Amino acid sequence: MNALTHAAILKTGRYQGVRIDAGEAETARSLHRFMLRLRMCEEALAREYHPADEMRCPVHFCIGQEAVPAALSLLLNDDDYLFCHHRSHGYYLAKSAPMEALFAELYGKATGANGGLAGSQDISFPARNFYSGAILAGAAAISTGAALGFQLKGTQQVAVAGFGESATDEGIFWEAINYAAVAKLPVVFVCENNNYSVFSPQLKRQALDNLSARVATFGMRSTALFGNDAMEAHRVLGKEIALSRAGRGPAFVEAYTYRWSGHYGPESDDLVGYRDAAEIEAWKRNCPISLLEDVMRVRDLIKPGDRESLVIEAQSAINRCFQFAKSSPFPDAPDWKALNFSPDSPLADKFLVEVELANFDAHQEAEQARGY
Ligand SMILES: Cc1ncc(C[n+]2csc(CCOP(=O)(O)OP(=O)(O)O)c2C)c(N)n1
Ligand SMILES: [Mg+2]
Repeated sequence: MNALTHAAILKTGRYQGVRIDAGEAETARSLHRFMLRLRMCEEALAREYHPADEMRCPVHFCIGQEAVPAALSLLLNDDDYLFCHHRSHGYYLAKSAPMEALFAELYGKATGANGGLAGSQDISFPARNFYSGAILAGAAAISTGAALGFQLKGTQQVAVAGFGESATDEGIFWEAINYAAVAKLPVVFVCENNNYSVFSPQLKRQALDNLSARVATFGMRSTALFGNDAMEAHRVLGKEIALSRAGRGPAFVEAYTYRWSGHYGPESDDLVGYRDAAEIEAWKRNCPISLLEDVMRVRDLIKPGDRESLVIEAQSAINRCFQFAKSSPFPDAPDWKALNFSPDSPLADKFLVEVELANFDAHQEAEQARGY
């Protein structure tokens, strides 16, 4: 494959580069199991979304993009932090946050990861150091701040930011990588480049599709890889996370991949005409699960019946999650102050109180003059 770009990948056809090196058999099995479970989880949620209309939050499915979360699921320590964007479910599961609390969150239930108040694109699971957020490039900036904290405290923790290539349309992405590189922070930026920001391809938003080369000019280790090769994603991310943990500063990893789903929700959005059927088919031939599975079969790492057992195991977990979510109670109506105020951030709380007391809308000019 030439320099990695979406156009070059489409010309190459089916990817032939999946390797399972000596000592990697168990890694291959774990990556395969994680990807299959994530795929089935997303497909089940997509199937259930509309018939009953019981999930009332926007959901961005990650079908087709299972390899990066699978790799991260094997690489992060319990005390590492993972921050990600709106396409959050793979990352949530990568940090071993419980699947039933994900489902209950989508159903808006009190037993959800955030008591049913965050939904899919802002879900977090603080006990596992996992946070998502809908503001593009937020994960890049917040991980940089978390990594600064680790450096100041002298811990061995690493922060990982997971986001799409459209985060790099935002100014704060470049500020974050600049600061992380200057301060040599323990943070790894993982960009899942699926070419699209909603309906816009990268080359309509940026003059060049050479993100990893541009990031390298900030003085940061930077790698591009075929992001549907879970083994390679695991090797590259493993190396970069280990280097960052050892005090060697930040890294950027650009994983070329593709979402089969529409931008959000269970329906296809292909009617809009922003991508053609041949492109989708080409990427489906490069399914991260089947690319790995084919090599595992040749290497005799997956025996007849193994896949079926994994499917049965995942399906019964998914059924239990639906049952849990549907039978859980809704939360009580929340008090907005209790949601927004925290003893951990007294200064922010003080500003919130002042804005409320000043009746912000009615006295906007006066508020702006005071300059906060
Ligand atoms: C700061 C900001 N601007 C715009 C949006 C609206 N928005 C939501 S998702 C999205 C596209 C994101 O594309 P990308 O980052 O490549 O991730 P993908 O959806 O492809 O996984 C946009 C523009 C937003 N959430 N935040
Ligand atoms: Mg994208």
